[in-house]
Formats: sequence, C-alpha cells, structure tokens
Amino acid sequence: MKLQFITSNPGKVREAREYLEPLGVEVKQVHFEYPEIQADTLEEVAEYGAKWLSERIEGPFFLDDSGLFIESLRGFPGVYSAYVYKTLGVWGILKLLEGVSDRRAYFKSVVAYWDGALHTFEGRVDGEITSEPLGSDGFGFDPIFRPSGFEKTFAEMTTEEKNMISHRGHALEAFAKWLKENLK
Ligand code: ITT
Repeated sequence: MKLQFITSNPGKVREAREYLEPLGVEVKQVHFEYPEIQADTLEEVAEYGAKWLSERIEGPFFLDDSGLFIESLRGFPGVYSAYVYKTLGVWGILKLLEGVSDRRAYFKSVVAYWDGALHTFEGRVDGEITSEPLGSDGFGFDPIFRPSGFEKTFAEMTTEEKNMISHRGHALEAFAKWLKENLK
C-alpha cells in the first residue's frame, strides 16, 4: 500500500521509509503547509493539523508532530521545537544549558493517521543533552541528544539504529502494528 506523509522535513521521511517500506508500505512525501496551532501538547497540534488537512487532502495520510523536552528548562522547547531549532539551533540550546548539570531530556513524537477517522500513535525516548554537538547524521537536535544506555548521539547512529530506539521509531512501530491489524 501507498501512504501520503504530509511533512516538509526530509529527515522524518527518511526514517518513516526505512521503517515502513520493509513492511510493504510505500511512503510518499507530500508538501502541504498546515497550521501548527499554539497548544500545550503535541497531541493537540497533531490532531488539529490532521483534521484541517482531512478537508483538503484526498485519501489516507499521516503526519508526525514531534519535539524535544528538556527537564531543567521545564520542557522547553517542546511544542516550539521547530521554531527554536530554526532560531537558536543546537548551539542556542547548549548555551541555555551552560553550567547546568541536570541534562535530562526526552524526545516525543505523535503520528496522526487519517483514514476517515483519526488514529494517533506516540513514542518517547529518554536521554540527555551532550555538552557539544557530536555526529553528522540525522537532523535537527540529533547531534546533542544521547539516548539513555547508549554511548552515541542520534547523529552518530544510522537511521536503522536510531529507529530502533527513537520516539519516531516507537510511534511508527505502533502505527505499523495498527495497520497490520486493521488493513487485512
Ligand atoms: P513538519 O512539521 O513539516 O513535519 P518540522 O521539522 O516543522 O516538519 P515539527 O513541527 O514536528 O517538524 O518540529 C519538530 C522539531 O523538533 C524538528 O524541526 C526538529 O528540530 C526537532 N525534532 C523532532 N524530531 C527530531 C529527531 O528525531 N531528531 C532531531 N530533532 C528532532
């Protein structure tokens, strides 16, 4: 089957393809700007976006809304991650954490799938913010995020390694399981 993935982010597409294509799901990237409302949670942002798109896009599609939540910054940048990445970047985050010993953070991803009804799938990965950027793979905040129990940052991992433990990998896993059970 073929599914439309509404996103402007090629890193997300690479990860979704790597995960879903071996399962027989072809992923077609569709660029279609949708409103990302100002809300407290990723779930609200994803659900609003999916409903808005459902009135404008033919056929089933999914989107992914994700963010980096830093404990000592009370969850910032969270739902504002895309904007903060564009404005402050990884160096801006490192600057905010200068001298801060509590480096705990997590990534969260909400995948919203629309097929006439809305289905959402979530994933989370815990880890810490490194003191410097490491690695050149991945995208976004990957060079400064080291998942718990690993020596490498996400940017030092292959897409396959990252998918096995990441927030998006877990959300895609739940999504793939649901597709398998519901699309017989
Ligand atoms: P679309 O909305 O078009 O899909 P986007 O990049 O704007 O693309 P989001 O609104 O979900 O995506 O923003 C999430 C931001 O959080 C993203 O731009 C990255 O900076 C960061 N992010 C999310 N997942 C990440 C990951 O797996 N690795 C590194 N950074 C990530």
